Amino acid sequence: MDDLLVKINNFKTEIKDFVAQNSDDAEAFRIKYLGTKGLVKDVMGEMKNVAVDKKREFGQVMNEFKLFAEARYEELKAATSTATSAAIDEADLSLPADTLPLGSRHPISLVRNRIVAIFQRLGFAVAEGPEIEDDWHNFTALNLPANHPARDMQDTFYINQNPDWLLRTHTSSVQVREMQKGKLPIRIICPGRVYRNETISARAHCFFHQVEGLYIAENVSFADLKQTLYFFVQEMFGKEVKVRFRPSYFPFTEPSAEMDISCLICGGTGCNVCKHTGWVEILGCGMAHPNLLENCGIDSNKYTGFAFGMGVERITMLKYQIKDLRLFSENDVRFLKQFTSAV
Ligand code: 2NM
Repeated sequence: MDDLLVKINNFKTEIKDFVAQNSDDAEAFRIKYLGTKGLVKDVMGEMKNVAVDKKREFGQVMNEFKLFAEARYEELKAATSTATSAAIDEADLSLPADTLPLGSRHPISLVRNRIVAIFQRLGFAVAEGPEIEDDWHNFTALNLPANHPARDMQDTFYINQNPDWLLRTHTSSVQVREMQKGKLPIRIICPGRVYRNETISARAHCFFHQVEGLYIAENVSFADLKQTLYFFVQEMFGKEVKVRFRPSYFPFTEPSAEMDISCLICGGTGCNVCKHTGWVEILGCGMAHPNLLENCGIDSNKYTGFAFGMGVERITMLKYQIKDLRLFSENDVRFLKQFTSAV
């Protein structure tokens, strides 16, 4: 019993001298003395060892000890919460807040903006149009024959409610709309999303992004086309890049060509990216087909023009050595945050 009284007195001294700098210290005090496994409970547990005739007296000592600890806790709590509000009072509220993460531009947007800016410097204006098109603007006007595979359900998304409507398969339909306006000359680029019914893989998706261009005026020649596109690739990939044109076929251009650039990875000596040819294809182009001009109400005897089209994903993959097309639409932040600056 005397031992116990000494013990309690020692605790009371300890409690009286307990220093709390902040609310965490006050909480530590509560746990140490008043918690479920705290010292007050511990001392209470000694009651069973106290002689019966002393229990009453000892109960009072215990109770007083408990109240003492509780009062001290309230004191410490009050003191430390005042300390916290004092700290708030001292804070400089004119300081700027913590910066919020802003995210970054999507690589497709970065490269599209870069392509657009290059052509704008050459006097091309941006034109936009609907993603849901009618058959005429997307196919017929563009000289695509009725049996052309692109018109097949397998390749194009048609709208159930109206089979004349579809998701545009290229942004050429925007150029058709511009030609129909009848204001010449025309010098436009058409960036935008297009849709094709493909099985999704590393190399194909059901949508992608294009930039198509069109220049129609009097006396526009294939030499203009070559020089314009050569300027573009030099601005986009650097002055050292070489180009070549290979004959090709598109229904809306005649003659048609595909343009290759010397491989950026190996410089033309041959590697996996260029499949050991030294060249990589970057766009299709050609002289506007007379049928296309006439379909859109333009006199093909007076006017000529060139057109071209490129896939933004393809250019982006080349520029950044991205191997899988699906990365562009998965929205994995670990991928996206790598593209923080302008290209
Ligand atoms: C290409 C290749 C060749 C093209 C044609 C037109 C339009 F609308 F004037 F007829 N715009 N873009 C074109 C020509 C697109 O993409 C590979």
